[in-house]
Amino acid sequence: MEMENSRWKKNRYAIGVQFLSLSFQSSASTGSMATAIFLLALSLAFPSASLSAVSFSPKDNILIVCGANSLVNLPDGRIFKSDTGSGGHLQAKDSVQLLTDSGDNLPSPLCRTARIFQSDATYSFQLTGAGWHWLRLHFYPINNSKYDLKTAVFSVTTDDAVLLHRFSIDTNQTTGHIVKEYLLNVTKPQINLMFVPVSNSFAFINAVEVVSAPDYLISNSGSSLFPVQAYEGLNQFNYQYVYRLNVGGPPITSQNDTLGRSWENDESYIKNKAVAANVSVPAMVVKFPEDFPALIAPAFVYSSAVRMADAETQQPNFNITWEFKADPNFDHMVRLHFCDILSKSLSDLYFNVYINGKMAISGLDLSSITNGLAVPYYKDIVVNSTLMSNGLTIQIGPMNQDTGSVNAILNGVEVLKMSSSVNSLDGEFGVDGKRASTSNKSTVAAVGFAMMFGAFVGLGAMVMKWHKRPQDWQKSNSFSSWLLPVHAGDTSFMSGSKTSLGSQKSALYSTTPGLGRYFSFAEIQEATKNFDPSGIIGVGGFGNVYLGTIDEGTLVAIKRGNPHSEQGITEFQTEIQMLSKLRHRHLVSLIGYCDENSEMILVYEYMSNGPFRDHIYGKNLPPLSWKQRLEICIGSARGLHYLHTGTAQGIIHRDVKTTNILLDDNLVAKVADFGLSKDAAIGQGHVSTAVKGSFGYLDPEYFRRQQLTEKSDVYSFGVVLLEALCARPALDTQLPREQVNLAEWAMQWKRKGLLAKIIDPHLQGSINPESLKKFAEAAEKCLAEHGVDRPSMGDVLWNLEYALQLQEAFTQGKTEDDSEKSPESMATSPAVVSPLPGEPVVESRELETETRGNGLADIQNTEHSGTNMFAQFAHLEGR
Ligand SMILES: *[C@@H]1O[C@H](CO)[C@@H](O)[C@H](O)[C@H]1NC(C)=O
Ligand SMILES: CC(=O)N[C@H]1CO[C@H](CO)[C@@H](O)[C@@H]1O
Repeated sequence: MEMENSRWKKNRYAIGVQFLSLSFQSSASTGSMATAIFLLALSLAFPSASLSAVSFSPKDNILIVCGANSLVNLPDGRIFKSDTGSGGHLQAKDSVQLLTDSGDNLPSPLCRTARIFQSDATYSFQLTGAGWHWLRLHFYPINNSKYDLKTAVFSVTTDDAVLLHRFSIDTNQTTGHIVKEYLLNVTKPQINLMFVPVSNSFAFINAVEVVSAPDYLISNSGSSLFPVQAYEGLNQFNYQYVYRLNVGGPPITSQNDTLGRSWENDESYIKNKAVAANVSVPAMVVKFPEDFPALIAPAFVYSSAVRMADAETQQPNFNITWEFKADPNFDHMVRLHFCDILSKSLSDLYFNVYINGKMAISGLDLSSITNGLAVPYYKDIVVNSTLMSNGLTIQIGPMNQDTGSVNAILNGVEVLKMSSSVNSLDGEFGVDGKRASTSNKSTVAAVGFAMMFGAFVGLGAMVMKWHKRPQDWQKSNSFSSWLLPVHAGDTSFMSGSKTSLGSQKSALYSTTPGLGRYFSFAEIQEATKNFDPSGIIGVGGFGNVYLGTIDEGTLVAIKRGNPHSEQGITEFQTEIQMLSKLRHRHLVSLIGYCDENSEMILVYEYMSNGPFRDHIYGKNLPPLSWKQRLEICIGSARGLHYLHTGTAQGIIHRDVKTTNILLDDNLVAKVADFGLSKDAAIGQGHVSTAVKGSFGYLDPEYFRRQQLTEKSDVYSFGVVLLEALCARPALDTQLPREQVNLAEWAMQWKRKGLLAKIIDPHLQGSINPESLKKFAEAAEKCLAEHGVDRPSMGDVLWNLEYALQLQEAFTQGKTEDDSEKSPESMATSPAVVSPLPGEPVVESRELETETRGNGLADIQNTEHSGTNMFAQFAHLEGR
C-alpha cells in the first residue's frame, strides 16, 4: 500500500490521461507485486485495450460562494465567484452576509462566509445545456455572535424537486462542513434554487456548485434487487449521492477525479475488518475497454479492492460486510464497481454479492463478462425502500462451489438516493405539497424479464446483458459521432442510448441493393490533397470534414473517422447502407465511402451555402427574403416528411435545428445529420431511449416521458420556423429570463396577437400579414405541449406551402395591381379545387393532429398535387 501510495502521488496529474504512456520500466520497479507485473504483461499483450485519453469539460460550471465580497480560490484550482458579483443570481428580500468570527482552522475556504435568508429567497442559474447536472450545496455553521447557524431550520427546493425538507445541522455531527450533492436531470435552461426558512427561523448557505455531468453517468437500465430483474428508467429520477467509496484504497479527492468527485475510503463501513484485506495494482494496469464510459470512476477506484483475508491459505466461508445508514423512505441505487485485479487466469474467480441479505449477483465471474483481467465493470442495482428498514448492507462472499479460487472482491461503491413519486429527495412532500405515495413508488420500473442471475454460474443472462450494453453504448456513440453533420452545431448533447439497432441491421441488408460508390483510399487522398489541413471545413469528435474534389471538379464533403475509432467494419457498412437508402432531394446525400486501410470515410454531397442558421443571424450574410425563408422551411419540411413516412419509413431525425439544415448553391434546403436518427418502427412507433437532441429544440414531452415519436421532430421544426421568422437563436442565455427560450417567448407574443412585433426587422413591411398568420399558426401547432396535438410533417408542409402562396399572391398584387382579394375568401374555397386524377386528395387545409402515414409515393404526389393546387389558387387569385 505504501508503495502504491507514493506512485499514486507521483501520477496524480495523470488521471484520465494516458496511463500506458508511462514506461514499463518505471512500473515494474514500483509495482513490485507479482500480480501487478503479470497483469501488466497481460495488458501489454493486448494493446487494443489501451486506455484512451478521456477528458471532460463541463458546459455549465457555476461556482459561487455565498455572502462573500470577492472570489475564493480553492486549493484544487477552482475559483468560486461571489454571489453578489457577477449578476442577477440572487433574489432575496432580506438576506444577510455573514463572515466567520474566527477565521482559523476552517475546513475549506468556502466556510469563511455564509448568506442568511430570513424569508424565502431564490438563486437562479442560467444553463447552456440540458441533461445531468451536479448540484452541490455547502453548509458550514460558521461562528457568529449574532446568529447561531446550528439553529436554522429550512427547506431547499428547485422548481420541481424537493432537495431538503426542514433541514438543520445535526449538532451531534462532527464533520462541520456538510456538502449535499445531487445529480439532477435538468430539462429547463435554468435552475432556480429556493431557500424557504420555517417560520421564526432562517436559512443559510455557504456555497453552491452547478456543474454539467456527462450524460452517460446514469444509464437508463440497471437491475432491481428483489426479485432480480431488469430495471428500466433510471434516467427519469433525480439523485442524491449518499456515499461514494474507493473500496480498499485511499480517499480520492476532487482534484484526483476528472469529474471532480471525492471518494471516501471504505474502512469505517466494514463490519469485521479482520476478514478483509486490501489489494491494489498500479492504476496503469487497469484496462478501460474502449466502449466503457471511462469517467464512470477513476482508474484509482478500479486499481484497489478489498478481498477476503487468508483466502490463499484456507477455504474461507464467510462474507465481507459493509453497513450504511440510509433513509428507509426512499429507494436507493447502489452502484458497485468491480475489477478483477486478483486473478492470475481467466474464469478463476466466482463470487456472490448480497444486498440487505438478498442475493444481488450470483456467481459473478468478472473475467468472462469483461473478457479479461483488470478490466472495469460496474453494476447498478435498485434497492426498494421496502427492503431498507435497517439501512443498507452490502456483502461479498465465496460461491461455495469447487470452482477456481475461493475469494471475492469489491472495488468501489456508490449509494444514491432516488427521488420519490412526487420528485422529492427529502421528506414525504413534493414542491406542490403532494404526498409521496408509497405504493406506486417504483412504477417506473419496467417489468422486465427476469435476468435469472442465480440460475447458472457466471455466464448466461448477465454476460449477455453486459455484452449488449457496451455494444449499444459504442454503437450509439460511434454511429452518431460518425454521422455528425458537416456543420455540426456545437450545442448537441447526447447520452448513451439503449435502443438497439441490431434488429434493423438484418432488415437493411436484405432490402438495400447498393452501398453507394466505393472510393479507394488513394482517390480520397487525391480528392483531399492528402488531407490538407487547409481543406478542413468541419471538426468534430469523430474526426475532420474536408472539402474535396472528385471526378475532376465535383466538390464533396469528406468525413474521415478517427482511425482509432472502435467502430467495427460491420457497423460501418450498416450505416452506409442506412444512409444510402435515404435518398431525397431535401436530404443531404451520401455519395460513397472508403474503408480501405481500416479507414472509415464517408463522402457527402457538398452544400456550398452552409447551414441555414448562418443566413438568418450571426454571420452577417445578406438577409434572406421571406419567400426564400419559406422555401427553405418547405424544403426541410419535405425532407423530414420523407424521413417520417417515405420508403425508409418511420425514421426520426432527433436533432432538427437550423444548423442541421444545409443549403446548396441555389439555396435549396437539405436536412443533414441523421446520425442521431432512430427507426421509429422499433417498439411499435415509440422508441424509449435516452434523451438526445439540442437544447432549445427539445420536445418537452419527449423529455418527460422519454417516448420518442415523429412528433418530437415536429416540435423541433416548430422552433426552426420561429428562428427563421425572428432571426435569433432557439436559446439565448444572454437575454432577460423571459426571452431566453425562443419557443416560449414567441408563443407568448403569438397568444397576445403581437407576433409581428418580434419578427426579424429585415422582414418588416415585406411580409404578407396573412402569410405570417398562417406560418405562425403552423409554428404554434408544432409547438403544442403534447405530441398528439401536433400536426404531422405532411400537414405542416401543406400550411407552409399555403403561407408561401399567400406571400406570392401578395407580392404579385403589390407589383401588378393593388386590388387584392382577401386571402381568407380564397382560403375558404379550397373544395372547388379538385386534385389531379390519380392523386391523393389533400383533405383539409387545417393542421391535422393525426399522422396520415403516407408512403413515399404518396408524399411525392402530395407535394406535386399541393403545388398544383396552389398554382390553381394563384390562378384564381389572378382573375
Ligand atoms: C453471506 O450473506 C448471505 C446474505 O446475508 C447469507 O445468506 C450467506 O449465508 C452468507 N454466507 C456466509 C458464508 O456466511
Ligand atoms: C489518493 C490521492 O492520490 N490523493 C491525492 C490527490 O491529490 C492531492 C493534492 O494534489 C494529494 O495530496 C493526494 O495525495
